[in-house]
Amino acid sequence: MGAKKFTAFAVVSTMVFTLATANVSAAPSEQPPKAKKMAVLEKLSKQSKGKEKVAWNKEKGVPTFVTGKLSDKQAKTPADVKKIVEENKALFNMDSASSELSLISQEKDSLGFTMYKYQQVYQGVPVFGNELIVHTDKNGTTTSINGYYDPEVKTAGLNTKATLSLAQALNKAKASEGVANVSKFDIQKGKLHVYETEKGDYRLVYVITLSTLEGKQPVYADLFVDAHNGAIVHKIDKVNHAAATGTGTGVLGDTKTLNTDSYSSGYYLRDITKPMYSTGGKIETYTANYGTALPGTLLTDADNVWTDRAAVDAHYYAGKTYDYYYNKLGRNSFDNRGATMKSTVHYSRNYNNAFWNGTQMVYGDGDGRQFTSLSGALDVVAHEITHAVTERTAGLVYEYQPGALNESFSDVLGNLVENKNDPKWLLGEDVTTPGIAGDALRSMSNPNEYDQPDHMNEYRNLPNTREGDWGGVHINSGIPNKAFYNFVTTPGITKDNAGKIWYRALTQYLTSYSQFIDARNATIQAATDLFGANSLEATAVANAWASVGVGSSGNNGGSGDAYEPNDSMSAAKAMSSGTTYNGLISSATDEDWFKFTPSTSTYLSLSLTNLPADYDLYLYNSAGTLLARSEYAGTSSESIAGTIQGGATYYVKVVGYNGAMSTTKPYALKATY
Ligand code: TI1
Ligand code: ZN
Repeated sequence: MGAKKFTAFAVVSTMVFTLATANVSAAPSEQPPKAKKMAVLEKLSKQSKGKEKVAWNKEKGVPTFVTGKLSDKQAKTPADVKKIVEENKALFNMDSASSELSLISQEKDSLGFTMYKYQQVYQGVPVFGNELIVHTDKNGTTTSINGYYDPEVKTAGLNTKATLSLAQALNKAKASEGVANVSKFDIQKGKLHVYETEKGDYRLVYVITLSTLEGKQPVYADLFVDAHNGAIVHKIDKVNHAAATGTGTGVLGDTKTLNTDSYSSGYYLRDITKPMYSTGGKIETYTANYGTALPGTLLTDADNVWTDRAAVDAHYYAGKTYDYYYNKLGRNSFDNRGATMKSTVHYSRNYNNAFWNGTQMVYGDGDGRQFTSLSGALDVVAHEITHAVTERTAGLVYEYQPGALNESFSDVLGNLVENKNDPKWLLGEDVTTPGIAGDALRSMSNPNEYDQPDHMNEYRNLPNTREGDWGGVHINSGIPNKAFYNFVTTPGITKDNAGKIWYRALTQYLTSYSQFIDARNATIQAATDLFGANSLEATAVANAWASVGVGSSGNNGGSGDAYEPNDSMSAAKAMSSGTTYNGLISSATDEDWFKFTPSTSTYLSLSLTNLPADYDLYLYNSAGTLLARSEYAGTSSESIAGTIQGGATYYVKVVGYNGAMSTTKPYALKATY
């Protein structure tokens, strides 16, 4: 209904009203009563001996409450009552009580009063929200009339013959609620009404009531379907929500308390207790029922004792993650604006993963060998939700170093939210290989244990394909993971402070193509902002990165090249066969030198790949004589191959062509012999 303005129940005596109308221009918001209306008011006042009270609906110029002696006559039947309304109809700008009012109910109360409730109708069609109640006392004297009557309906010229059938309107309503294909409804009904969508805009509508639990979300609502054009002009959600507390069993068989939402016939797996609920934000948990359609069906339960273990944990742990971000980091949900957090469990069959799909979290149940239901681990849940945070902040691209940082931030926050006393800083230990105790998917203290590098000198150059894990995002994440582990285990550093620094770096400093060296610089700056430039934190961060080969130790701004200084033949860094060396040509004049000594005469193949710019590659002997060069244009890879002598030392030089350089993207150099 249009925003109606009502007078507060300020009671205006007709005496005052009469005075006011004698001076009409002083009260512009009140319509001047017509002569007939005035006559009714004066009669009312006389009959009531001045004790009458009238409250007005200013917008429509009619009373909402009239108390007083409305008639000399007694009323004992609805027909009598209608006559009394007819006698007073001018007060309501009503044309005909008999054709505009239709009796809904009649009831006598313990005081002997009888109330007659009338529906306003226009050409026989009820006018939504407009009912008048006439009250008579035990003697049949009319004591008051109250409610809403809209005198303007009849001026709108509305066609009250519906274009759509009720069946067509039901289909429109079902489609708008996403339950077009549902067959079982607890309620599906509709009735024609006249409805004022906004001031003066009257529509003929079917008010359709739908109630079903068979859709993706339970539906219980009134939909107002325009009976001429099928538009949904209004919706009233009738599901009554109330926060409730249930209990559930988690993936590992533990019992926990759950925040749920009670409604008329059961409970939803929906948490409406978080601070974000003040702006509508909720935590909701759905099931895909072993299919892949998302979000699937919102979970419901009749007795608030929940047995879907994957769902219990997805829901409970999403709440824990919200709490960590809100209480420790001051972030209100993943978008920091209180967005609803949705999770879907039982995604597909035997699905050994969990992910954030851009709008929600999704959890497989695992195949029972590699994983059990992935929502059973708080670090997995916080890992996925952190992807949503990263997406809304740094926006780290999911490939190569930015992708490995993206994964690493998810692992770091995963473990911080989990907050276990776990000296190994394991990931996924609660759901990995249910048959094997003590293992995990990754380890931040010792990434090597799960085939991840823990230093730049082990950085893996993998292709940007699914098989290549998008350039090793779950592989090279071992390096920043280890840097965080080094930092958080430095004496004097607390988990909370480490979390604040990493979070500040992620949200304030990193950008979409940030490299490891940028994460180093960002975390040093974040530590400096929070704790000061010479703080233990700032120094410990720099050292933590230096020890994994990202930048130099000490809080002095590192180059990000673990092999520097190696700018001359005499400063060449030793390399060994088969190892990849990731270095930076960090200025127009930087040159990087490496050396190696094969024990026997053999065949050499030397490659320089991952070029951010036009770099060239040279091979020298120990006398400084150039043996071979590779000077392809652009960023094509460089390579040199040939036979080399045992016992001789060879020198490799990498330079940027014509000043080419990059302070962020490392090249990959490898000698195999
Ligand atoms: S974000 C998600 C990538 C999934 C891609 C497939 C669509 C991811 O990183 N998932 C985590 C799940 C996880 C997290 C498991 C912490 C255990 C601990 C992950 O690491 N997945 C591994 C199996 C992977 O994708 O290689
Ligand atoms: Zn991930």
